[in-house]
Amino acid sequence: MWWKNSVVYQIYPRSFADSNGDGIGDLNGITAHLDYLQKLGVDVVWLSPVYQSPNDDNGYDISDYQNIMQEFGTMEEFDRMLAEMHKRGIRLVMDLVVNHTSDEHAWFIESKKSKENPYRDFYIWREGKDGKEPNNWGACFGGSTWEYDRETDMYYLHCFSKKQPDLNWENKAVRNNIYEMMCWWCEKGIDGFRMDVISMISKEQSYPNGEIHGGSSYADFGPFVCNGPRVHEYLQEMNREVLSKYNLLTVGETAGVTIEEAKKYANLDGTELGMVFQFEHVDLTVGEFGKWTDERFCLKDLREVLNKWQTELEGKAWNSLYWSNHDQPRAVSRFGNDGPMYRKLSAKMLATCLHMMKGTPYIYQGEEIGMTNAYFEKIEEYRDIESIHAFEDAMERNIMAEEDMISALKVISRDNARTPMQWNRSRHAGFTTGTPWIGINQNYLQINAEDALQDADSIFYYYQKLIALRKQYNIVVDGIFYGLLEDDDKIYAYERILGNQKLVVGCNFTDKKVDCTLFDNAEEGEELISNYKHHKKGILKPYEARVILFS
Ligand code: TEU
Ligand code: CA
Repeated sequence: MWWKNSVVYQIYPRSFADSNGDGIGDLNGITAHLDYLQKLGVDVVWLSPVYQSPNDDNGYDISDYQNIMQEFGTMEEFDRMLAEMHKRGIRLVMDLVVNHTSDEHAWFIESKKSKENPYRDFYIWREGKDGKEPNNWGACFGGSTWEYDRETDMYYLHCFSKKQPDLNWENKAVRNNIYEMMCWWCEKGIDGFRMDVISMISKEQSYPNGEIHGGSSYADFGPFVCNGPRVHEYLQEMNREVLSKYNLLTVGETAGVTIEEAKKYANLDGTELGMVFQFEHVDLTVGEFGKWTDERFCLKDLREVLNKWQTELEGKAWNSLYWSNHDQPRAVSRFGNDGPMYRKLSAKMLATCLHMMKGTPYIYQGEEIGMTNAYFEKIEEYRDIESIHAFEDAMERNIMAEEDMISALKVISRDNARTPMQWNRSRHAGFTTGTPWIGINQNYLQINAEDALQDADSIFYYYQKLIALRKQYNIVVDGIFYGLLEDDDKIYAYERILGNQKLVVGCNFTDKKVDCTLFDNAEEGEELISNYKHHKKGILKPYEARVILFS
């Protein structure tokens, strides 16, 4: 399976490169930067949605699965981009968003016309109860998961925004239409799918009330929606009808996934998906106010989660590996140190820690040059529906002071990862000649791709080397993972074993030098990579990462 030794690069098209000066990234902008990706050495691009959409959730609300969003370009430009990727040995994985559509999709426009409409059961309609919503579930972007429709005096389910009605997967016609659409894209030559909230497509059909916790007005739908009763049946059917007919990378974005569920979703028999994204490491700081906190992770918790996923999927399923994506803050800001002193060192350390693990690594656009959070100070600078709704809700319900919510947004808002790619030191960081749809991070004069390409010691070339190591040494792909120093609250260390070879990885997650004897016999092995040229026996320097191969 080719995707086991691949490295994936995620492009958020709206923020990658604008080729026509409208301030919005587009397909031709991607095509113009494929040489950059080829130089980095990535094997696959995961492209966030580019289908027709009113952009209520920046493309994760699709109104036509088989047409390109007008702002991003045309189908011809898509075909050219795909051909140019394949010419460079880069495969394309599309974002498949089939838990829900846009409310502007033709299916929903029909469905809401009448209870008798042939498309009525493409979505999830329920009668209200005592003049209220059918149950007490809360939507991810605020309010109830049920939206009242006067036309037919019923409510429809939407786990995200009210412009993202959930599809009814119980309906075979829905599933058949989706499989046909997926085959259509595979026939065009794409190489896989990242499946948006695919763990949510099978709901508990009784739609029971959930428990309301803390200060919330609504219940969490998770227990009745994530990993639902028929989800594996549906994915096995999708595998038979589509996935098994093509040589695809498939990765499920499985909100709420557990180890046991992952062994089913990403089983090695290939009857469902190739791998899944788990969320335990990026949800470590979720607390009383959900994700809205500026609290930092602790290394022991991080290691416990990632080591668990490494060891418990061994021989059972395949891991994806990621620090960030378009829903998460920037890696170096969240898990490293984005100050001027240690940004480069800690970004390289984080890359080492992740890329030497077992699984398929994902690089989020800009991570390879150490882009940081934007830390927007004013709510007017935010664009993300999740952030804006959360702010409004927090203010309306007085659950925290405005400055506390702003400091949480600065640390955790999805917009931190959605500020435009920083290409060079020209205006708007070379992203656009127009007015960008969202603010540019003002540190682009210090952090941009052009300068990185001129600097042999840049984070870019460090990622390039890590990616190359995966190709050179089988142990990086196949070695079995064993945790080391599992009580240490400063160093993340582990080893990989393959036959008589041992790879030892040590990463200092702090800005202090720390005692460490892990590499005292380093001269008996071969140093594959480090973010320091010189080392001191018995210690690791601030954010020092080292990888030694013993054969
Ligand atoms: O995200 C699913 C999801 O769980 C998100 O709500 C994520 O957990 C949250 O944003 C983190 O706080 C997928 C897409 O990646 C996201 O961009 C979409 O907004 C969402 O589904 C709806 O399609
Ligand atoms: Ca554009």
